[in-house]
This record gives sequence, C-alpha cells and structure tokens, in this order.
Amino acid sequence: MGKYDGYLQGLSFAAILILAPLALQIMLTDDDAQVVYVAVPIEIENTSMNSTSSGEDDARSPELNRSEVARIATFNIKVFGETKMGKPEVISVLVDTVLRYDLVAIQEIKDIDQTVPYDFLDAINNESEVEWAMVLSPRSGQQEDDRSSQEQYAFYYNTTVFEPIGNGSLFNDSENDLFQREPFQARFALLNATGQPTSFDLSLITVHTKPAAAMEEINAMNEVATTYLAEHPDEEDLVLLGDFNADCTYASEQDLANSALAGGNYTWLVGNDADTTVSQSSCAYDRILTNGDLSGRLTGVWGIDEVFNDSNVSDHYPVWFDIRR
Ligand SMILES: [Ca+2]
Ligand SMILES: [Ca+2]
Ligand SMILES: [Ca+2]
Repeated sequence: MGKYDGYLQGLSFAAILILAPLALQIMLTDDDAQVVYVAVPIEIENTSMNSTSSGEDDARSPELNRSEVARIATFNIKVFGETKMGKPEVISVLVDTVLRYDLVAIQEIKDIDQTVPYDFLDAINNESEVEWAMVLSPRSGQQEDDRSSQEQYAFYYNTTVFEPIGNGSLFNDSENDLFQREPFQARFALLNATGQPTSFDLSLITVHTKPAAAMEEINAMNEVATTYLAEHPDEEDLVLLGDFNADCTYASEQDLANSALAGGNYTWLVGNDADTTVSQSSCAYDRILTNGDLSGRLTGVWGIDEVFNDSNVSDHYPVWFDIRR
C-alpha cells in the first residue's frame, strides 16, 4: 500500500487490460488490491524537442495509432492576454502545441477585451489543414471578491473530430462561492473518421483553482461533477481536467488521498509524481480525472508534452489523454 491509497479503487477496465501485467502483479502482492495506479507519463509521438519519456514505444495500447484515437489535452497558458498574443514567436509555439491534439482545454486567458481567444483561434486556423473552432466561457469570477482574477476558459477543438453539444456554461456557485474561477463545462460528440457523429459523447469540466484555496476547490469539483451528472441524466461520460494546483505547497498527497475526488469514483490519470511545470520544480499541478472508463473508450494512455522550455510560452506543459475514436 502506498501513497496512492484511495485513488484508484475503481481502476478503469481499460487500464486493467492495458496494464494487465502490472496490475496483476500488484493485485497478487496486495491483499485488499484496492489501490492500483496508472503508471508513468509517456510520449507516443517523436518530437524534435524534448519529451518526458525515454522514447520507448508505448506498451499500453500498441494496437492503436494516432488516427485511431482522439487526444484531449489540458493546458494552462500563463497569463494569456494581448501582450502574449502580440509575440508571434510565442504564438507559433502555442499553435504548434495545440495542433498536437484534437481538443484542448485552455486555462488562464486574461484579456479584459475578450478578443485574445478569437485571435488565437485565427492563428490556429492559419496553420491547420482542418478547421478548428472553440467553445468559449464568459469571464469566470462571478462574485465581487472573485473579480480581481477573472479568466476565461476555452475548449479549442478540431471540427473533424469533435462537435460541440450546446455552448458550455460556467458552474453556478452563487449560493456559496465555492470557486474564485468557476469551472467551465461543455459537452462534445465524438465524430468518426468520416466526420459523422459516433454514438459517443462526453462532457468536460475544466478549472483553474486558486492556489491558496486549491484543496477546497479540488474538493468542490466533486460537487460540480455530481451536480452536472444530475442535470444531465443522459450523460455518463465525464472528464475533470485543468490546473488543479494539486501538488507542492498547495496540496499534499495526504490531502488529495482524503479529498472528495479520491475513493474510487474517479480514475486519476496524472499521478502525484508527474511533473507538469516547465520550471525546475517537480509539481503535478495539472490533472485529468474521469468518472469511469468513458463507455469503454478510455485507453489509459496519457502524457505530458515537454515541447517547449521557454517560460515565456507558459509555466505549465500540456497534459493529455487518449480515447478510442
Ligand atoms: Ca465564485
Ligand atoms: Ca456520453
Ligand atoms: Ca518541472
């Protein structure tokens, strides 16, 4: 039993299949077998820049190539405002980064005029062979005391892979002000290789927690998820992803093990030992959780893409996971 106690009591079936040897070993050596964790960050595609892994082929889903999965990322783009938008060399890196994925949840858009997210979409489409679009949030920070740090969230997506269902919405925390930046939730249908809707859709909820209140807000994400599923009884596929500030000085492993998001209702894809920061520090701030195996489409494959080293681009790396397309 180790530090991940409580995290993966409900290990996804997909992960069991993919990590069968490892999981089996753990189960065989651990009496109650309730804690199994999805291993280490990996990198599937070669990149000319740094990657997190040793470059070995991914052993967890050797049968799937990139075109057979949809890759979903979360990416905190540090203080993404007009100043950054005015730096072509930085935007070029950001566009190349986004284009690695099929859908990206972006946090920390800070533009009082709210034009930056549109300008960034134009920059993406200037480089992309296929059309990208976005589901954009209002400025989060609904209460008076939240207003000093308002940010927008955006889900950028490849329109040949995903199709939005509705316009998304901020979580309404008007009753008890659970968040400084209320989570943004949106639903997407997955398209097949010919651009037609599959029978599968999923909902994504992204958040950028207030560092000093990280654990309170992480815990509150369980309420957000529960509320969302109650309001959408036809939806069973939920992903929580974003900059949780879930490590280092803001959250301890013990805090997380005791959190409302531990205990088996969620699969944590990004472990406490992950390093999602560009700096020398090793902190697993950015996280991805699912509420199950996403109707059997969760592959268990995820990674951190160290595709830049310039803190002018961001202080966070993008973190991603795959679903079967
Ligand atoms: Ca609030
Ligand atoms: Ca669904
Ligand atoms: Ca780091």
